[in-house]
Amino acid sequence: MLPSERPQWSALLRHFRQLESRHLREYFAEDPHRGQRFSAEAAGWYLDYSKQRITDETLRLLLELAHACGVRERSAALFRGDKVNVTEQRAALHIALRAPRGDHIDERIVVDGRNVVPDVHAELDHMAAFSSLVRAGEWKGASGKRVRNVVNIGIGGSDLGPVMAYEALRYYSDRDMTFRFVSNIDGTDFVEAVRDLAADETLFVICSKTFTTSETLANARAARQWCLQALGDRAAVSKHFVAVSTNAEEVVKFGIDADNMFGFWDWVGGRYSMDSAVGLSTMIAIGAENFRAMLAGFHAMDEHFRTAPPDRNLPWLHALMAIWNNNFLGASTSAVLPYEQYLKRFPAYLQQLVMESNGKRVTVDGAAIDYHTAPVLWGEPGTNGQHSFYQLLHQGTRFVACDFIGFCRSLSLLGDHHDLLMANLFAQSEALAFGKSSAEVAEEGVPDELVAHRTFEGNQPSNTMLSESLTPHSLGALVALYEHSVFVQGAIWNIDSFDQWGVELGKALAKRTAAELAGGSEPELTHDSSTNALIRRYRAQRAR
Ligand code: G6Q
Repeated sequence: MLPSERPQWSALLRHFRQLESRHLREYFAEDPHRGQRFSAEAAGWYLDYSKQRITDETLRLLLELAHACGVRERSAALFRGDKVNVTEQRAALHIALRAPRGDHIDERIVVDGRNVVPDVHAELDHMAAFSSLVRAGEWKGASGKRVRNVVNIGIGGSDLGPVMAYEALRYYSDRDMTFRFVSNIDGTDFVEAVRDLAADETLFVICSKTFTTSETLANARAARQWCLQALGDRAAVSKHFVAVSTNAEEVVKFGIDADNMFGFWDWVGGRYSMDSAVGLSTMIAIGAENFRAMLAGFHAMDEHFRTAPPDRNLPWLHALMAIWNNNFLGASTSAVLPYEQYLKRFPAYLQQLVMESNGKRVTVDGAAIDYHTAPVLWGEPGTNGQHSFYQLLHQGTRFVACDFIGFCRSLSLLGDHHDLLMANLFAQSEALAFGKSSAEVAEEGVPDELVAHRTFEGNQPSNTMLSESLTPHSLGALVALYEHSVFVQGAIWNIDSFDQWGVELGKALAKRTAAELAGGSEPELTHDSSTNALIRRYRAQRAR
């Protein structure tokens, strides 16, 4: 059944019409405790959702909708290891990747009759042993020198998580080592990543769940060639490659020793894999202990999500605000604004998590839907964004739902920078919510003809998420918060948040087109007239 056919959806629509014209200024004036009342805390994160355009009634109706849509039951199925990815008939058990090493019956997570928790820990131990060798300088390259450069080659879920986590946790990383991430089939990505690296000190981590992804394999072959050129023989090259994959056969075929392969499982989706062996580069950068602290952060949020009542539950509340903004208030995009330079890749990471998971137009049963699913997500760290696109947030015609993310303590002590940074975060959410009326502007003595230009409507909703400091633990908890929020939203929309069929068509077409670009003789082109002309033009100009 579509959620939009449920009486709870209609009730929300009626409710929306009643409070459509109400302003956040009024809500705050009516209730001096609103700021504390609409907040919740867990796993080191404080979520303030009081600057959302909601009342107690809104929250009650949203919870009713979520219950009617079976969010609780679906979440139980997720944790049980049911095949919640229905179109691929797979479990989505990322929560098992951060389950503690417990032997108790209630700590078992069973897939097809097998408790997977010991498998997870065996792989983590394998990663830890290898990472320690590399970090200690004991993993020697072909010339006997220690490996000090790590280049992760992967794309999508095998890149966005690792690069985001490396950037986010750079403060905790080994500063004597260099980390690079190559994803794009654009040769520039590889060429620029290795241009200042010595091959005999470089380790390539070929990260691909399937080990069939064309971009990753092309870059892996380029890396092998680059090593061969510098190091001479094939045996030498083997010390410079490890793989992260579920496909041992292809890894060995590529020429990587099975002992140098780190595995994971088909119940780990690409965009949910940064805490699996896909995080090998992260572990080498920050060490096994910090990596485990990150997993503990994930797990703390998992437990909170699993056990806390929905009206005190961060992922639930975050998701309900997203549904309200998206489906009732009509927000078309969602901005993630971390006031933390180390989180500069976090919006890009979330783009995949949110848009690949929930950018769907049919229900789990294949029925067409008549409501919006995932918003377009974008963002940049503050305060940079303030000097660029915030103008649109404050005075444009679009309605954008914002998430502000900040930390009370900085990792980079520098004068009063951090107070200034956070002052800006608080000021922005305040300005968006309350605006500045034309009366206030006029009172300041602004000439009549400029009053309209200098008026801020306000009433732009936002969440603020605060934590004490950016640590592996707080990062893990933050990512898990978003993972589960995405899950709750998908459950309400009744879609499969774990498949990604939308990437397939382009892949198939690119294969066919690549063959047409490759040949020397003019191919017979049977595309549309636009594509045919583009291909001809490309071939002609390339030949010149
Ligand atoms: C993620 C997607 C996708 C995937 C990449 C890389 O959820 O499935 O982004 O991660 O296509 O796939 P491989 O890891 O198999 O190379």
